[in-house]
Amino acid sequence: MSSILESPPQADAPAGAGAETRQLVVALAGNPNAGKTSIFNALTGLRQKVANYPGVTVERKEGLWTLDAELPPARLVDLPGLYSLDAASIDEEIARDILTGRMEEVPAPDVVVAVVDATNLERNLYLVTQLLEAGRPLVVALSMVDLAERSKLEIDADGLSSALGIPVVPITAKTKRGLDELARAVLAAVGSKPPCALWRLSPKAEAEVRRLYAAGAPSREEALRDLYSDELPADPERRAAVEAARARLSGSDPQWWQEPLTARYRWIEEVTGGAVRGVKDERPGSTERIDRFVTHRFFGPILLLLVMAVVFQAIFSWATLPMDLIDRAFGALGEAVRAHMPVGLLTDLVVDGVIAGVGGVLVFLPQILLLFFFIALLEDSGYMSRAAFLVDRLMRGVGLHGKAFMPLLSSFACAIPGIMATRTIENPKDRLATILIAPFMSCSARLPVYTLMIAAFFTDVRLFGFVPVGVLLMLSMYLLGIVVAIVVAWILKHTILKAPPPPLVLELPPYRVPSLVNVLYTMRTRSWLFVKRAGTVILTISILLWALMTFPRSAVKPVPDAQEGAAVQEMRETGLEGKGESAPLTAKAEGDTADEGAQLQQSYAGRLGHVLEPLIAPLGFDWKMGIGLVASFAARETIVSTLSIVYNVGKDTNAESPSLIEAVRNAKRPDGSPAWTPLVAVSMMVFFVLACQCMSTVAVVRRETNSWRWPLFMVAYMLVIAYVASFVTYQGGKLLGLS
Ligand SMILES: Nc1nc2c(ncn2[C@@H]2O[C@H](COP(=O)(O)OP(=O)(O)OP(=O)(O)O)[C@@H](O)[C@H]2O)c(=O)[nH]1
Ligand SMILES: [Mg+2]
Repeated sequence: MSSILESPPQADAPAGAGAETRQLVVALAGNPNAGKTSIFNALTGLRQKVANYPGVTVERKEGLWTLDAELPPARLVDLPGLYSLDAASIDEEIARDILTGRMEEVPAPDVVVAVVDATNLERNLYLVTQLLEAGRPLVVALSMVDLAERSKLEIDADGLSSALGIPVVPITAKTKRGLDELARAVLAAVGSKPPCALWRLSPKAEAEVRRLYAAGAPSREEALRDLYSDELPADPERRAAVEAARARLSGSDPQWWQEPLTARYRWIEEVTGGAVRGVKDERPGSTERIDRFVTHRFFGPILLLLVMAVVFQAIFSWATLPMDLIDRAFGALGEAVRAHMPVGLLTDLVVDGVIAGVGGVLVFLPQILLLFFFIALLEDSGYMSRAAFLVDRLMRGVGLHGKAFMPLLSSFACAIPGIMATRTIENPKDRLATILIAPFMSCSARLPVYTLMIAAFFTDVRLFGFVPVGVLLMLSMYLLGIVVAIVVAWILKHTILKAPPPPLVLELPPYRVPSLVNVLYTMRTRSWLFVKRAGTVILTISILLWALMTFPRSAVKPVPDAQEGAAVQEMRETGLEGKGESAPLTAKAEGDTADEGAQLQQSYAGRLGHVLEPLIAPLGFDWKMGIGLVASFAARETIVSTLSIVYNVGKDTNAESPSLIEAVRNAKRPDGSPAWTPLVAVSMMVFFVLACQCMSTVAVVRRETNSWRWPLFMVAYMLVIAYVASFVTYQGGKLLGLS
C-alpha cells in the first residue's frame, strides 16, 4: 500500500511549493441512490453494499483504483449520498467533511467525481452547482445511462460538458462501460484549475457579492458563502460588511436568502435544456403503473403480507433438505470424532461442546442464505422502499421520521447495519428513537430460534386444513416486533424524546431488475458473517457453557477412568455401542436419567438455572431453558447451541442420538411431564422477539450514541417488555386451556 504517485501541486497551493509526493485521492460524491457504490465496486473490484434505495452507504469506504497501468493506484473514497453540501444528518456531514478536506484521516481529494444519475438530471445537478464552487477539480460521471437510453432520454455528454465547464463521462456500472474514459478524465483533471460557479444572481445581489469580495472575502465563492450561509464570518470587518449587505438586500426583497436556490435551478434548466432531448426527468411509466397497485391503500398491505408469507414459506420448505444434510454431516462428524478419540473430557468437549454447539447453529446456514437472497432481491428491485411507504402512514402517526423506515427495514437482516443507517436521520431525538426500537425487528439471528420451535411443535399443523400454522406463527412474530416497536416509539416520542413532527422525506426509487451479482454477493457477505460468528462468538460461548455444565463433576457419574474408557472404546470398535449409524444433529435424547440430571443440576450452569427458575417459571420455562436464556444474551443463536449441549452433557454414551428437534420434543420435567409444549414454544418465541439479546447490538448503540446510558436503557426496557409479553402469552394461554 505504499504506492506513491507524483501528485502535481494543488492549483490553490502557493506558487513554488513544489510537487508533493503522495497517493492520489479521488472521492465519489453524489445524490443518494445515484450509483456511487456501484461505480466504486466496478473501479476497485470491492463489494460494498449496493441497493435500490437512498441512504445505503452511511460511512466512508476506501479502495484502490488503477487509473493507468503505468501508475500506482489511487485511493478511491466512496461516500454517503448527499443532496447538497448544507449537511443536516451525520452521514451527509461525513461526505461534506471529506469533500471539503475537513476530515483529518483523509487528505482533501485531488479530484472529486460527481456521480450524476442520468435519469434524474436536474435534481442531481444541484449538488454539482455546489461542488463547482468547492475549489476541487471536478469530473462528472453520468451514471445509469443504460436506463436513460431505455427511457428514450438523449443526453449530449459533450454539450453538457461544455455547459458545465468540466468533463462529463457517461457510465454504466453494470456493464463497466465508460470506466477507462473516467480514469483518463480524472488523470487529466489532476492539478487542473478548479472550476467555478457559472450561475448568476440578480444584479443587486451580484453587486453585494462584489462589494464583499472587495471588502476582504478571499474569492467570489467565499463572498457568496458569507452572504448566504447561516454562520457569520469571524473576522469583525467582514462580519460587519455581511450584516450591512444583508440589511440592504432584505430591504428590497424579504425572500432575499432564497435567491441562490432559484438562481442555481434556473442555471440547471439552461444547462439541461441544451443538452437533453426526449422525455426529461420522467420516470419510466412502468414504475408508476406498478406503484398504483403496490402502494394502494388496500391492496398494498395485502401484497406486503403475501410477499412476507411467500418468503417464509420458501425459507422453510427450500431449506429443509440442505439443513438435513448439514445436520447429518455434523452428526457423523461427532460420531467419527468420538470413535477416534480416547474417552475422556477432551472428547466430550469436542463432541458435546464444540461440534454440538457450533454445528447446532451452522445447520441454519441454508435458511440464512435464503433469507438474504430474498432481502437482496427485494432491496435491489426497489420493493423495500414501497414497503417503507406502506408503513409510513402508520409510523408518521406515532411521530417517527420518514427516514426511519429504511433503517428499520434493514434491521430485519440485522440490527447493526440498521442502527448505522439511522445516521441519515437529521434530528438527534428521532434518530435515538429509531435506534431504540430497531432491535424489535426480527433479525436473521432469530430465525434459528423460530425455526426450532416451529419445527418441534407446528410442523404440518394446519389451520382450517390448509393454512400452515408455522408460517402464520412466523408472520405473527415479525408483526409482533413491528407493533411493539410502534407503541414504544409513540411512548418515547411523547415523553423523553419529544420533538416537533418531522417532515415526510421518502423517496421512491424507480423499479429496477435486480442484479444477480449483487444478490449473490449479499448472500455471500451475510452468510460469511453468520459462519464467522459461529466460529468465534458461538464457539467461545459453547466451550464456556460446556465447561459450566460439566463442572464440577457429578459424584453420581464420575469421569470414566482409563479402564472404563478402554472398555467403552472396545465396545465401540466391536460395533456394540449403538446402531453405529451417523446420527442426525448433535443432541441426544432427553431421557432425564438420574445421572444426567445429577450432572447438570449440580454443575455451575445448573445451579444458575435453578436460581433463575422461580423467576422464569411463570413464563413456562424450566431451569435448563434458563441456562439457554442467560447464554442467549450474548447472541440469540446461542440458545440453539446451548440446548444442543444441555440435552447432551452427561448423557450416557449408549443413548440414541436423535435430532435437537426430537430432544426438545422429548425433554421431560422431573415430574415426567413434557418440558416443552406448543405454548412454551410460543412463549419462548415471544421472549426472543422482544428481548435485546445481542452484545454486538449493545456495542454499536454505545458507539453511535456515544454513551452507556442508552444501550443499558435499551436492554433494560426491552427485557421488561419481553418478560411481560411472555408472561401474558403463557399464563393467558393456560387460562384459555391451551398447552
Ligand atoms: N441499470 C443500472 N442500474 C444501476 C447502475 N448503477 C447503479 N445501479 C443501481 O442503482 C441502485 C443504487 O446504486 P448504489 O450504487 O447503491 O447507489 P449509491 O449512490 O451508492 O447509493 P447510496 O449509498 O444510498 O447513496 C442499485 O439498485 C444499483 O443496482 C447502472 O449503471 N445501471
Ligand atoms: Mg452507496
